[in-house]
Amino acid sequence: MGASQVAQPGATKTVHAVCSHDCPDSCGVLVTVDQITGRAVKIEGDPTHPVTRGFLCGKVAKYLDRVYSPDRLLYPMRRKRGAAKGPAGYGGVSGREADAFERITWDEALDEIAARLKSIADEFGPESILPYSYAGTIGQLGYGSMDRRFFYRLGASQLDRTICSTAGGEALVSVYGVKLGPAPEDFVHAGLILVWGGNVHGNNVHLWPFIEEARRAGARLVVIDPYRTRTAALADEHLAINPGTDAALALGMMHVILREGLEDAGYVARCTEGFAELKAYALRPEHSPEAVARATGIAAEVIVRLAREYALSGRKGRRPAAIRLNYGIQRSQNGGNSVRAVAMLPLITGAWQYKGGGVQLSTSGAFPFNSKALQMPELMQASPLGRAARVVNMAQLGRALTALGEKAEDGPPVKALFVYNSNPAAIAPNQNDVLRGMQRDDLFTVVHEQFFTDTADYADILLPAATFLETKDVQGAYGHLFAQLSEPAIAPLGEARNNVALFGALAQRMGFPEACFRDDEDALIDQTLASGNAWFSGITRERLEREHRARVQLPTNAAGDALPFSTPDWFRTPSGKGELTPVPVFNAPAESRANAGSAYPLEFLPRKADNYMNSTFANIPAHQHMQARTAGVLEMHSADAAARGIATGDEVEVFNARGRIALRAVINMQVQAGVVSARLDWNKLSAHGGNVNRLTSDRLTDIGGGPTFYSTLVEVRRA
Ligand SMILES: Nc1nc2c(c(=O)[nH]1)N[C@H]1C(S)=C(S)[C@@H](COP(=O)(O)OP(=O)(O)OC[C@H]3O[C@@H](n4cnc5c(=O)[nH]c(N)nc54)[C@H](O)[C@@H]3O)O[C@H]1N2
Ligand SMILES: Nc1nc2c(c(=O)[nH]1)N[C@H]1C(S)=C(S)[C@@H](COP(=O)(O)OP(=O)(O)OC[C@H]3O[C@@H](n4cnc5c(=O)[nH]c(N)nc54)[C@H](O)[C@@H]3O)O[C@H]1N2
Ligand code: SF4
Ligand SMILES: [Mo]
Repeated sequence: MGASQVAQPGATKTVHAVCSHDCPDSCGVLVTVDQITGRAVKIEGDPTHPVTRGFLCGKVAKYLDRVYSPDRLLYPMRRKRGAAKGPAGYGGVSGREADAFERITWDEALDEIAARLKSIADEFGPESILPYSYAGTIGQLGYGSMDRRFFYRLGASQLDRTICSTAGGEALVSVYGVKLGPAPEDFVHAGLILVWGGNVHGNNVHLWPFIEEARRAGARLVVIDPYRTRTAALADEHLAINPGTDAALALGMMHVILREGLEDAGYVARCTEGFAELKAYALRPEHSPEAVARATGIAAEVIVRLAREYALSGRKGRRPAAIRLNYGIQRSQNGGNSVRAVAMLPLITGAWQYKGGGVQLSTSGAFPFNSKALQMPELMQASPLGRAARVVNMAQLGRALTALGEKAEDGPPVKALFVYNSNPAAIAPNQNDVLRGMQRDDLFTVVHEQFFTDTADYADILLPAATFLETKDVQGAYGHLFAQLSEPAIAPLGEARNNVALFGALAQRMGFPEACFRDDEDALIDQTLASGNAWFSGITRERLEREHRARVQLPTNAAGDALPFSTPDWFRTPSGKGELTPVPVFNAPAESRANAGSAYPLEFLPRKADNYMNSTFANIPAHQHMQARTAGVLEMHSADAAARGIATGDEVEVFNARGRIALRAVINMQVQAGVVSARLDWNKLSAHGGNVNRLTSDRLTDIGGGPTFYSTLVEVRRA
């Protein structure tokens, strides 16, 4: 900076960043930074972003409270000799949990981690080391780049990252071959919008203005959700479906559509495979509206009306039907088949042919990032293992930490756990086993975090992580079509490091000779953008540095519109068409009303909080204040409450064979009889130190090996 350019008092600069939280919206963010102090003084939405259009959700609008929280972890720490693992209360860095730790330097931390990992790998084999990460950041670099290279080169167990979306993702890909759907901007052209297992207002708020615009033009909004979300309350119609029965509803709709000959025969012939078999199956009596009404709790005449309205949308000058399918429906035991069944509806009616028609579960398939170049799985061959390491399903972490290694074919037990981008002590199902495993004295645990989470309480070494304001990254989205570059707005706070810096430094300590461990952020961004795929053509780091974002180049029709699956060339399935077989089936979840005994008769929805991001933000006072109405609360229907002598405000115990938690009952109209609901929170901020995942099982979904949070039976009694 020349003398004439020295920043004046009060001078600020604006930095273009991207919200990296695990949310479909991936907002464009503007950060105002005081140039004298280097401190961020304002955060706001970027008004030039065509989808997120200048506003942030309530969580990130208050992001500076989180970045500059007095509770941020700012330097490495080591567990004091003799200090027990596990919760010690809550107070942040100055609180009781900090008493178990002592400050160390980064050099000491890296030396100790490298030495311990080496000795564990020597004694038990490198597969005894388990990385555990998910989506603290969904930036390409932060989510998985240098970390993956590091663990591949080490020969560590591979983590199957199933915790969120693999059931629905694999289901969608089995039908279409790729995760694509209508762009959010195109929802304005829809005449009927089904929000199916998605909480738009809470989890995907930037879609809402497009839905509202469609409604102003006459569209009808129908929400299918066992819980009366804000989205459901604002809809034209709310269908409070019984949890886990969506496949039955979709098959019932198909039954009506096919019985009445409302399919688009021309489109079906051009673009699908297996129609005759699906038709015969859907027309079976168990998929009649009357039978489906019994399973789903939705009246037969409503199913018939919905099916006709859905099928006739797009015809004779009517505007088409859009389905916003979100990941809610696949967190259940039949979830893969549910997603398959719903995803087939527009293949039968041909809704894809019209702008705004189709089904959007995820748009992530529009981004041809070169993850192979970024993550380099071939490094496993250079590891001491010399082959692909075993795979551990993250949805069964408890088993991995308590039972793996018991059988000879398992390979070694897990002796080191390296957690980053995740808070498994709070978010993983079957928490009792998870915590029992993390408590083990013979388990060496490293946690890279921004806060003293429930997981940090089990760390042997605790490392400070940077936030997205402190990091350069490139990002796609799963709810729109813009690739974006996020510039660092501020220097890392304290001694915090981002994920790339951490694993790059650790690779040097381990003595890994490969040059790829010295790649910097810019090199990594270049590598992931260089895919050679036409959809990314012209999208380079330099362009994104200048323009901040670029829309992926999907193929367009004569009118200039990109209409996924409007023609056969969009499909990436083996047959090159939309695959309707194997037919989607409805099997009631083992833990659902169809199979409930008298011991645990209530279906439990352990839902996300609207003002937190999974467990993130749960410790920030501003966010706790916004969430106060439902934090620590069990929402019940009056019939279930009356049967148990429970009134609003009563302390209740919610329990099943796996555990028990304490909540305060609120009787309201958010849930139907037979369903109760509570929110995900930190354990140590919950009564008696246990959150909703004390009650969830580690049973897996029918497709994709995902968790089944929403297939959980419980009983409730007054405390
Ligand atoms: N505010 C906020 N936003 C978030 C998150 C957050 O925690 N808070 N999390 C982020 C993450 S990680 C993700 S994956 C996305 C997910 O976003 P969504 O897919 O919207 O996920 P959920 O909130 O799990 O589920 C959506 C709705 O499905 C309903 N549901 C539950 N079971 C069933 C069922 O069997 N059938 C039907 N039809 N509906 C059912 C739930 O009641 C819920 O209202 O949101 C992201 N955005
Ligand atoms: N009961 C119940 N359980 C659930 C769900 C539910 O709906 N109900 N939802 C499930 C779903 S969909 C998901 S996706 C998972 C989410 O599970 P996680 O991905 O574990 O999500 P978070 O709870 O948000 O924890 C992310 C952690 O990463 C940290 N972090 C953020 N950025 C960085 C970074 O750059 N580096 C490092 N090292 N750390 C960082 C944050 O501080 C935070 O503590 O939870 C699942 N669990
Ligand atoms: S959490 Fe989602 S809605 Fe909120 S700012 Fe981030 S990307 Fe936008
Ligand atoms: Mo998720």
